[in-house]
Amino acid sequence: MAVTNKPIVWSVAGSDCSGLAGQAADIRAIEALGAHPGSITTAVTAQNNETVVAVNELTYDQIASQFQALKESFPARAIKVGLLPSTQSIKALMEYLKEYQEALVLDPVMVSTSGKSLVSEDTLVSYRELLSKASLITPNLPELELLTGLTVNDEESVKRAANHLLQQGVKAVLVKGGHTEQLSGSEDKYLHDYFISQQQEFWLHSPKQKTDNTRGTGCVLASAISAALAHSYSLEDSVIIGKMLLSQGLRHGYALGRQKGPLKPLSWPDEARDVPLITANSLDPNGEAFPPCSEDKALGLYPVVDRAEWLQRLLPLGVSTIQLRVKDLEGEALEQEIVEAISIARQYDARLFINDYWQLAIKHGAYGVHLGQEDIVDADIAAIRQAGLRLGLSTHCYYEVARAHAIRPSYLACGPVYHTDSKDMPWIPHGIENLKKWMRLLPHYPWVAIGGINLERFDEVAQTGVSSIAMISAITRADDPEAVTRQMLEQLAP
Ligand code: 3NM
Repeated sequence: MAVTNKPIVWSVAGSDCSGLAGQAADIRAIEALGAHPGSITTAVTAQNNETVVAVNELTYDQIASQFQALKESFPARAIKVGLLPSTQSIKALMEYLKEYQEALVLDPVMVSTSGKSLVSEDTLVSYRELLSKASLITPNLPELELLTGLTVNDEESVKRAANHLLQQGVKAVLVKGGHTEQLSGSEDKYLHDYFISQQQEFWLHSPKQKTDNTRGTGCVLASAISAALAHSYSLEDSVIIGKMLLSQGLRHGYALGRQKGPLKPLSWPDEARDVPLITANSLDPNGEAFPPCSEDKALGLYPVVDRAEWLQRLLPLGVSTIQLRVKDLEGEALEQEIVEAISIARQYDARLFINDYWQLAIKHGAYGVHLGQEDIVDADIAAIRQAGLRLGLSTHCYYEVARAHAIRPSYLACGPVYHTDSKDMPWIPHGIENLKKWMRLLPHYPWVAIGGINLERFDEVAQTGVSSIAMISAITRADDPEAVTRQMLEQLAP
């Protein structure tokens, strides 16, 4: 007997006899992400492609008994909530939520495609009580207007209305700007969504796809986010994974005869074209790519050091990529260290990346700059690009990869591959398989593996075919740094 540890996701929503949207779509999305779908039906809808013939609401008891049936044997790691057609359905859900501590994603199915409100004023009032229980709510623009009473038609008004929902207790809001022209102008190449939580806000941009087979998009997105949450991804990562599955599903959507059909999510999304780009505003991301690191010579061994004198020790051995990462100097002394490192790197024709201090790197003409995610906001990315420097960016998760991808850097670093004592980080080590996963997802970047890599682990990392292997302590805290460096260079030699 096959035993699985699939996390369980419940879809609390309406059935759809046409098999296009509602629970039919939810189930497809949840299964595509390797979770098991439970379905708690709130209404039996009679609909086809043209019209909703009837919304047959289920009673409180009919809904509550479904919660009861699943509660003990199939507890949910995440619940996706779609159509709640009545105060009775909301009451049944609220009753269950009293003891529920896991993720809750609300997809407020409230406005029909024609713009008509599908819910009564009473239902809307009780729906607002659900907000404080939600991990995330995913309104489109008409739903955002209905929920907040505010008019939404541009970047600022979207932000204002989403903030209004945050103040009502919801932990995060994802505003779907996709299906209207209000946010994504007809000239735009991308559709724009807006995410905000107490911690952060950002815009997501997905390439527009020409397709009529879009039935079930909202259901697929919210269900996919729920499934990713059930797999223990962070909320931001789950939103990225959800957008990726949606993009994949749209590509594989199909028509039914002459009728518009549903999108079709298939499996865990792993293609570069499905990765949304993340930026700080709602404009199409259009920055030019950073120059590549010279293609004839892979980045290779990449020591990360804190003083220029290390360059004098390591570059003569054949190291051709190195990073100066100074954390304990400032002012004149810092600038001096950077100037010296650049001068030594030039003598050996080595590629020197300056960590963090991008202004000094530009001023003194370093080969490149390396930035952590926390530095991306403050750095003037356009100035680094304009100065012709290369750029490397650290990434640790889907959200950070999507954010870095929008900048189109010269390389991406993936870490920590193993546990590291050299930097305080909240991240669980990726391991080799995840390193390979990131390399497969965005194969056109050179990837740099970093974190806990030493001589023993070196070969295992090199076997992945990664462009570059970076380390601090394995070299700088070795008894014989030169000997370790020589061995690593030898292991990388073709
Ligand atoms: N960045 P060591 S891990 C500087 O994951 C740095 O982004 C990391 O040091 C990341 O080779 C790391 O001694 C420390 O483990 C690498």
